[in-house]
Amino acid sequence: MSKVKISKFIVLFTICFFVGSSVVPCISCLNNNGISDEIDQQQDKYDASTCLLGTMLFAQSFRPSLETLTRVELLMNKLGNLYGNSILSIRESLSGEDLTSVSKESLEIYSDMKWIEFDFPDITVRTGDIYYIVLKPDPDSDGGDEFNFIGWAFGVEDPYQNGDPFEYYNGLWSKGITGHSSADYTFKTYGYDNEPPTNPICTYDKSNKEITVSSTDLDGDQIRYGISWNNTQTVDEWTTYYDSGVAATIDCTDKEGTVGVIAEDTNGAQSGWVSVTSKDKSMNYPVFNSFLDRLFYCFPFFEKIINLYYN
Ligand SMILES: [Ca+2]
Ligand SMILES: [Ca+2]
Ligand SMILES: [Ca+2]
Repeated sequence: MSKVKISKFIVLFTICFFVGSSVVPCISCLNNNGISDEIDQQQDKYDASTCLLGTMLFAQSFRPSLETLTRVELLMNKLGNLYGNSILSIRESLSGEDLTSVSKESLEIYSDMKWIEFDFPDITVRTGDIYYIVLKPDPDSDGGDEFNFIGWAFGVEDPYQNGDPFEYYNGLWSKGITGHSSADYTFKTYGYDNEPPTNPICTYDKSNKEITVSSTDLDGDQIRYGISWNNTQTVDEWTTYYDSGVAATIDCTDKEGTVGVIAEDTNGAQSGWVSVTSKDKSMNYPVFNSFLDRLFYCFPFFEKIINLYYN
């Protein structure tokens, strides 16, 4: 498709579809791990739509407030018949690498404006930083034409204050939507805040010179365990990652005295430190520790009081 033709389409097909068509929100609120997520950022004002054609890309920037980004919904429709996929990715910069992406078959986009879900592999984001939703046509598709294209809704008069729309055309990104100097695409992002793993429960097997540790992550993240051999709360050695709730064993051969153990999930969130004695007089009482872990989880205030007393 020639650039002149594409340009013509940009002007021709910034077509207004006024509110009134059926808009059906996505009902599902579970992420890839079956964990509930919630709406984070959204712009649901719908005044008109633009079309995804040829080699053009469209983007909308946003600032997440939740640590894990799970999925995005866009208000979209389809005109005519179109084959191939629409590809949605999340980027830290417009021309940077995709942090995560997912494609959606054109068959799953309808002639009526509907919220279309793009459920990509979850990623960890820095809250308050700028990220970009980038929407592009399948490079293997025919790119559509004036009778066959994907539409992405937008609202005029800057309805979303924490971001802006962008267009990629002729090798360059430019801010705004053609013909609309102050607008934002119609979108919702979903996410959740990451929870750290629970304090590890440790049992010391004196005969095998092993400590067995386990912890649980409410988000279902994998967990690794850090060991401080002289219990100074500085990690000397990490285990590999284990599934949440699966016990790991730590070899204590030639080790003496009290060691510290901490659990960390794949997002870097850490539990509190737990002390374990690796000599004859074990200071670890699994049942009591388990009781304390549950108590601290329900009433974090008690942990602060006890830490104040002992430190
Ligand atoms: Ca996801
Ligand atoms: Ca804006
Ligand atoms: Ca977690």
